[in-house]
Amino acid sequence: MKTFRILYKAVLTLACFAATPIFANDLELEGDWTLTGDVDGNVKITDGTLTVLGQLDGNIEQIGSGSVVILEGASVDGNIKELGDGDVFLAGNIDGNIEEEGEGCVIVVPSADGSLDGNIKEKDDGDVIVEGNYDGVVEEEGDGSVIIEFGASSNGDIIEKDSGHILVAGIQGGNVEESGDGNVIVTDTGIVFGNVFEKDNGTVFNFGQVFGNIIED
Ligand SMILES: [Ca+2]
Ligand SMILES: [Ca+2]
Ligand SMILES: [Ca+2]
Ligand SMILES: [Ca+2]
Repeated sequence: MKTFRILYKAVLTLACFAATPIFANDLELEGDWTLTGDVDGNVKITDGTLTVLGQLDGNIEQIGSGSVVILEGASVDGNIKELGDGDVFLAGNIDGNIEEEGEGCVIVVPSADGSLDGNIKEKDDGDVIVEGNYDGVVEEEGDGSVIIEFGASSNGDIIEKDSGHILVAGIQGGNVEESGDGNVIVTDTGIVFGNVFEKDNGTVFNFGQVFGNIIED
């Protein structure tokens, strides 16, 4: 998965062409684009990947195939909606909510100065993977899991529905709620400060530390 991601990013870098001017209006783009300058307006992109390197003061909507990549050092003051095939990679500063629908994941990448001030909603196939630090609520619906990796931390609640698991190998500050098929797994490096709710099929495997209550339906 990681190799794929690195390769994927390298391909993106080669495939994208850059847009550098300062825009005062909304943008409607098609194909792969990289925004390197300041953009003041909303960006709507169809069938292509949007990579943000600069400062965007507006919302992002990605439609069809393609992903949204917010690189380290970039900032987005707005919401991000990603539809159809493709993922959302978050390493920059984002002041807004993330919504991912269709096949594809939401990945919070570790970064020195990145921060995400909003909630993540992921639907249909795909996981939410937290590799960095994240403060908002994670909601995952449909096939797919929520994974807090070793060294990562998440402070909001995690709500996971339908098939898929919640796996905590890092630090989870809020509550954890898993409903539908699937388990809650706290690995030997995992710490959960909140409560753990496990509903429907599945069980709680706690190999780490859970400071809240464990409630199984
Ligand atoms: Ca897409
Ligand atoms: Ca998805
Ligand atoms: Ca799920
Ligand atoms: Ca369950």
